[in-house]
Amino acid sequence: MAEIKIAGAGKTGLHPRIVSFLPVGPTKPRVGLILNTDEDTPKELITDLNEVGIRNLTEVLRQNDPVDFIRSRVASQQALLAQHVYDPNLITIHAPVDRDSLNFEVWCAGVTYDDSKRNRNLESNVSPDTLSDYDKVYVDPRPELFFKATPRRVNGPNKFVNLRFDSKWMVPEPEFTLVVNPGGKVIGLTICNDQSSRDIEGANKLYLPQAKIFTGGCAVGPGIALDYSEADARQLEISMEIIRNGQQVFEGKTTYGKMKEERTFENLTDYLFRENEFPDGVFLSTGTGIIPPPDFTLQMGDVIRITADGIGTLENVVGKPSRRPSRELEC
Ligand code: DO4
Ligand code: MG
Repeated sequence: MAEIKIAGAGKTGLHPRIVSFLPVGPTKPRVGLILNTDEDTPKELITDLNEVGIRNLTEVLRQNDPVDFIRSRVASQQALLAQHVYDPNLITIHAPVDRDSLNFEVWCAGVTYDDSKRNRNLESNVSPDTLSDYDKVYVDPRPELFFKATPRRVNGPNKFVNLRFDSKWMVPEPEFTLVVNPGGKVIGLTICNDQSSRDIEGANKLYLPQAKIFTGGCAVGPGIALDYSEADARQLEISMEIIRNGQQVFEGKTTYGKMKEERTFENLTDYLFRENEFPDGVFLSTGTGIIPPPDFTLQMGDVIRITADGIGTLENVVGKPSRRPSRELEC
């Protein structure tokens, strides 16, 4: 094989990416680095960083300069790594989180896009002449931040995301997600689907944890794109399509740059790290700017495909509620 090149390293607009993957044989996911083997006909392959002593994602997420950390390991082991290269289509890609970490968490920011603010006001029937809590949080220096998931609650690409049986109005929320090291530095980006119930939150804001936190309520992936400056991130586009019975039933897109300008990396991480420690790093999902119309709700079997520039595509299928009502319940 030709010289191993870290995909994107040194090229404008492209960034090195890592994934969590399971090759045939090992029982625990490995950290993979996406490679380009040939500049002219770029084909993405994955090499196994376990071979150069990187045992888990936490090791990478704890770094201040993960690209330098990976590059230093890869540089001297070209021949070895060339023997451990996989076609991503032939292996399982997992969510880019260490399931064993007791410290890792996913958090979300909310109401960071004007569209999100307007839609929360609509779903909660706020009269247009009152200043709602959503209006207030949109302009307040303190962002809305909420806890979303522990590692075991995070599903990866091609896994199910669920509906709640007690909700009649459920949507995916496709969000750019900051990958933040324990020191509060943004070291990369990924995608999170902050799957949500709109009628539960709409009934009462205090129900937000129930609208947001449930089995199968969070998907992240496909990997982590490292080394994004805020200026670079603001150029990126994110899009979502929803396929039902083979037909596209929703499509929408936005950019990171359309997010409220004051919601900088610094603003979001500063508030998240106030009186909170994240010894294994944290994912901070930055809020949605793609909202399906009010008459849209997810159905079982829908395919949700979220694509973000530079990061990739996170695809999940909507599964059934994890628990069926044992008796007739009002919902
Ligand atoms: O305040 C409700 C949640 C907001 C949210 O999740 C978003 O804007 O993405
Ligand atoms: Mg959200």
